[in-house]
Amino acid sequence: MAPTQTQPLELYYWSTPNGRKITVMLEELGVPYNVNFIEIGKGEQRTPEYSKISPQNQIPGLVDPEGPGGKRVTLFESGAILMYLGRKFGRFYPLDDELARIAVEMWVMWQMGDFGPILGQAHHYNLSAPVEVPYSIERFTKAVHRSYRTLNGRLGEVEYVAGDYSIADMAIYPWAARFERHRVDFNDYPNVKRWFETVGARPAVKRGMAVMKPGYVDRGGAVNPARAKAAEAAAE
Ligand SMILES: N[C@@H](CCC(=O)N[C@@H](CS)C(=O)NCC(=O)O)C(=O)O
Repeated sequence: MAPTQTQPLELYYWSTPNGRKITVMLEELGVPYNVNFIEIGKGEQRTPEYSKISPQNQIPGLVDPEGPGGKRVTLFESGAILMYLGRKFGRFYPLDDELARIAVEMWVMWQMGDFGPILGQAHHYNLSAPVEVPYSIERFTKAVHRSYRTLNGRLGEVEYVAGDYSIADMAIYPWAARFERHRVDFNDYPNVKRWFETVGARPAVKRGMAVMKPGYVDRGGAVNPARAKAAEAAAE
């Protein structure tokens, strides 16, 4: 039987893709949690207190007052947090079926090592770099499309990335949701489009994606027009 969570989990969060992976999972699990907003744009992550939770001073972080052996445990790294929650509550991370577990772990690792970092770099050079760097825009735009080809190919074989709906989908979805920032048109990736609409229609995913500091306005897919032309050229 899955454990019950008596004291709420403490989530250290900002409404970015890596943060939203965890709110989606917590909403799917339906367990009690408190959101501690860490406004990264204001540098709130760079405090000595917070480095006790995240040694790299990044979100997300999680504290479970009812960790292994009933003792408090502190976690950082979104992939590790998803795996911990999946193991603890026995959901979305199949532990008894080795083939299913391998599939989940491969796609979580792929998201952590490729999809997220590549898209993150593309967002930076498309939107935030203080100077336009055409070489970097081209390099990361090409890498984005390579990753999408991989994802689209996989989703042509299975309904969800690891077969059944799992933490792998929760890791990938919030990054794909920033498609405007990495300038991807899902019509070019029909299997991704089908999957994105299916996952996005889940009520828990909608709730998890919507967790935001009251009063804060998400920039959403705002694209810097000055960089758009270089990204378009690289995608051709
Ligand atoms: N590998 C980490 C990456 C975490 C990460 O990049 N967090 C970003 C927000 S999505 C952050 O905290 N940025 C602020 C900073 O690095 O100072 C994870 O997946 O948890």
